[in-house]
Amino acid sequence: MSKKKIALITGISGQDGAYLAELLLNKNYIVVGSDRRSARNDQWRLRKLKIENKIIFEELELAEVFEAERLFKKYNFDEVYNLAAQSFVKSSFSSPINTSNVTGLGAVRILECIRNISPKTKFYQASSSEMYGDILEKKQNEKTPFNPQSPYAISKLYAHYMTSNYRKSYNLFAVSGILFNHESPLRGEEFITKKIVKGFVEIINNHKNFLEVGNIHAKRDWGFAKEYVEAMWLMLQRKTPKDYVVSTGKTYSVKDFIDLVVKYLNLKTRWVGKGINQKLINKKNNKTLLKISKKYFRPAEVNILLGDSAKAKKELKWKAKTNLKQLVKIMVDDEMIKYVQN
Ligand code: NAP
Ligand code: G4F
Repeated sequence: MSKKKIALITGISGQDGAYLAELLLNKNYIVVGSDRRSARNDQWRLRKLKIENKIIFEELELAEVFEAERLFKKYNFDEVYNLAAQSFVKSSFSSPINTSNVTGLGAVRILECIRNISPKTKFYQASSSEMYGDILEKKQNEKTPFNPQSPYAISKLYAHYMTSNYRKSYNLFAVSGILFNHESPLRGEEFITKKIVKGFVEIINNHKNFLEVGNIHAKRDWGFAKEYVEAMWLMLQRKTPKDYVVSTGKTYSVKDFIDLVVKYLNLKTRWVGKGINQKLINKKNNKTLLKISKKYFRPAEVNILLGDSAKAKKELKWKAKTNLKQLVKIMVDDEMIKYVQN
């Protein structure tokens, strides 16, 4: 009988950590999940997937210097997925130092452990399409130059380059997946897709009057998170360590996303006004459903992202299956369950 593989997932309490843990458990891995045991960290995602009691939990604050070392001395990891990060772009403007420390240097703390303690361990770094920033090519692939626009994206780019540097310098199996936005019912409430879905479901259930958002003209290449974690795993199963873009190849605005959600919820609406005064009105009673607020704008914006994942399709045999309309249905149906059950 072959020995079970053992994997470490940092950021186990996040969206991707939960889906990746589910995937690896289904593949018969032993999953060690690290978290920072903060007060707000209650593993609701793992509970929702019914896998909370199948994970070995370990504490790992990525901002600390020696915590990772302890884990690498305790376990002999086959694979490490570094998903932990201060991942909210807007917060990175107000906490640039913490973001650099966790999202940037955090990756190097793990890479150093692999180099010094466990050089055979395969390493996955969660790189981001945000690194393309103010895009320099219409469609972004592995060869597109980066042009980051936030402390988050700059931190991710640092970790991205350190990962490829460790791969070249020390011959480690260390790769980065450059993932475009991916969403799901497990998405954090501060991110726009979940905010819109939750907001409109609350409105139609009379728990909220209206929603306030920022730049509705920003465009993103949005996919379904559950599919994206498969690409992470596939990257570590290759013979040769390489970086891959993971995306759907379609881009939509925040406004398009709002329109899809209200349509699916059967709300009859119309847009009125311009710029900061633009509003979404309920045709039935002329009430405002959504307003624009300056509060949610960023000091520097990424206006559009559109990924080209041809390399992942060819070499990993991976491609996105869920389109945005289907993703909206998955997220809205899940959000509605709360009200049906109550
Ligand atoms: P997420 O839901 O925000 O999860 C982030 C995880 O990092 C959480 O478990 C969080 O723990 C943990 N974390 C934050 N600060 C930490 C610290 N100081 N020490 C240890 N752990 C810490 O993010 P996600 O959507 O699953 O994304 C996973 C990774 O992929 C992130 O690195 C993100 O930047 C990157 N990424 C995401 C996307 C996307 O569209 N989702 C696209 C490209 C790249 P708490 O629960 O304690 O906060
Ligand atoms: O949902 P968002 O906050 O995601 P963003 O900034 O694209 O970052 C996400 O995707 C990255 C991959 O490209 C990840 F690396 C990162 O960790 C994270 O998962 O915002 C999407 C867009 C932005 O242009 C933002 O300005 O929506 C716009 N937006 C408009 N109103 C809003 C809002 N975003 C949020 N969060 N809240 C608003 O009210």
